[in-house]
Amino acid sequence: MGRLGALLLLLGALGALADICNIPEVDSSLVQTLGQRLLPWMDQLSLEHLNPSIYVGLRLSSVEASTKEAFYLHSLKVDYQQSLLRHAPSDDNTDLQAKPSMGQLALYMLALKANCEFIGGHKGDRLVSLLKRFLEDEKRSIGHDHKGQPHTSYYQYGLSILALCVHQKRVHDSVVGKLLYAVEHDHHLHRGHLSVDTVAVAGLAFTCLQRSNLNSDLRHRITLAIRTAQEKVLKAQTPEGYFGNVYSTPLALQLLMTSPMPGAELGTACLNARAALLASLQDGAFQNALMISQLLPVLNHKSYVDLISPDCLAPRVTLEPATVTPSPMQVPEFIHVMLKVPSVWPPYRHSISVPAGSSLEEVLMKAQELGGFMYGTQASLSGPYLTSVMGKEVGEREFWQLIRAPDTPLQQGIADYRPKDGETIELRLVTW
Ligand code: B12
Repeated sequence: MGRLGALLLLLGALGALADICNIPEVDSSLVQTLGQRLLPWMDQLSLEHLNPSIYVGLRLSSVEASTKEAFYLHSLKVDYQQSLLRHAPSDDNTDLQAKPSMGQLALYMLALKANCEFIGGHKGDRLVSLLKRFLEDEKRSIGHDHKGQPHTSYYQYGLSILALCVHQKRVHDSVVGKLLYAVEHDHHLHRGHLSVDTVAVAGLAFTCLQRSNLNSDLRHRITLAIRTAQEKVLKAQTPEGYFGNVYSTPLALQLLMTSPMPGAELGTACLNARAALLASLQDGAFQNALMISQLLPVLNHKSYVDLISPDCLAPRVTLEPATVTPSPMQVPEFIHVMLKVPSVWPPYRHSISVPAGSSLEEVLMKAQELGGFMYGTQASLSGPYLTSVMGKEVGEREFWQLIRAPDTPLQQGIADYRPKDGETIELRLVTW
């Protein structure tokens, strides 16, 4: 090879290297502030509030909640083991929709692995077979022709394959095949609308299968699907730098960080995403515990795929509870929020007055207190999920969408979103 050839080869190699998604270290005090926000959530130990994602996020981060963390895992174990008894295998009428859901069981399995625990024994086998049963049920719901939809979502489907995979538990090729098909034909993932979070989780599941050499007959399709998932995520980058939106960016980065991508501007895309995330952190966009738990691993250069062989001895900085400086008592300023529900009869439309800084949930509470408005919620890992409005419960594949008028879907739930004075919020019953 001549000198020119060697030079071209070197340049080519450098080009390929540049396609790594590398997230340069962020200020450690920023990471600690995020970690501190999780601490109050770790005091809530009822099944409704226990959140395995918080544990996973912390274990893959550079910070630790010392004794609280071990106690939290213990509480997770007690509650999840108890609920597993409710899913007794002898019971033919097992309600597969009962709590915890398929995705929650998957997150619980990730939490166990984050503590370097290998699933085994009677209890472990039961957990694995239940998750496999959930997946088989979902596979049937999708159907031979891929025309149906999972009862839960492709997000939970991907999360479950990932959880079994990090424990080196093999699922049938036909189960993986459904997720492969969904990524290859992405309108199946989210009814025509690409959900970056869902594609990212699917990509992480495939990456785990590839690294663990599971489902080796599908190796070629899996490799292609990882690339497809990465490309879809990259294509969803917004001018500000987010992949999808601010809240899908952490999972998107987890995926992009796991595998280099020759021939794409991966490095620059990731640096732009990092800059956008840092700006949103300054704006206080990350208050939600679930969102923080998906972001913390990224800030420590880790992804869920690292749970294949987690480093449980890695030193982490102990979190101290944040010191709260009491703010001087002020007479609250009141704001007006227009609350609208056009899809009921008679349509509801009222101006609600609440103290400035109130959450949308507080607006809904106030409206209910005033009369003529009713709503109901269900606890979820992301916080309270709005399930009924004016007595109208959501049906199969329906949800109450939160919209800022005229037509902007909110990127936060009712507990986190804080409307501004004069805003109109619409609650719209839609299918997904
Ligand atoms: C699937 C999904 C949906 C489905 C849920 C239905 C279903 N059967 O699965 C649909 C499309 C209906 C949906 C709706 C909404 N979603 Co959504 N959703 C997701 C997704 C992709 C996966 C959730 C999941 O299964 N988690 C795993 C399981 C194990 O956890 P879980 O707690 O048991 O799951 C339940 C809750 O997550 C709940 N849920 C789904 N979305 C949201 C959003 C909020 C704020 C809450 C409180 C609950 C909730 O539905 C799940 C199934 O029961 C996440 C992505 C992510 N990164 O987490 C976004 C995500 C959680 N959703 C989000 C948002 C903003 C919403 C909406 C508020 C959008 C809107 N403008 O109306 C609404 C919720 C409105 C309401 N009624 O309260 C954001 C939340 C960001 C944040 N700051 O917290 C995320 C992170 C997506 C994103 N990148 O923007 N969602």
